[in-house]
Amino acid sequence: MCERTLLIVKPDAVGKNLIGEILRRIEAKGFKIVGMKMHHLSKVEAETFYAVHKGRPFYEPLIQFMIEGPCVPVVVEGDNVIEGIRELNGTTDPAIADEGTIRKDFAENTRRNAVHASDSAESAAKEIEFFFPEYELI
Ligand code: 3AN
Repeated sequence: MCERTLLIVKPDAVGKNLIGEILRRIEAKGFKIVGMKMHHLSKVEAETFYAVHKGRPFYEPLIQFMIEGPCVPVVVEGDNVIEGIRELNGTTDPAIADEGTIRKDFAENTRRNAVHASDSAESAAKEIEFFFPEYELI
């Protein structure tokens, strides 16, 4: 089923010049990039985006991390792309991520883990809308 998801190249990966490598891996899987920008999140934006995690012990450090520098939100389209991008990313904790995944190769730890990806069709729709008005998507 053709669907869309939101991937974010997080500030740690942007700082390490990994934007191109991460986008290369997405395209090499046959997925299409249909929207992209560079954006430095404000504190309020980061809190809104991660509102579902409010109250968890990792919430405040996560917000601080996400606002430390620019990120690159990307809308990706393809067959089963929501699951496909999460597979490409690997699990949240890089120590247990599969070989060859983005997090295994580039994440520092569970917080500074290089990429975000939507985890369902419902969150994909919300997260895409958060960063992109319809006219910015192909
Ligand atoms: P994922 O991005 O793998 O779907 P979520 O949605 O559970 O993970 O968590 C969102 C983000 O919160 C993660 N990408 C990571 O940066 C941070 N995070 C999640 N769990 C932890 C944790 N136990 N310790 C520190 N940071 C965490």
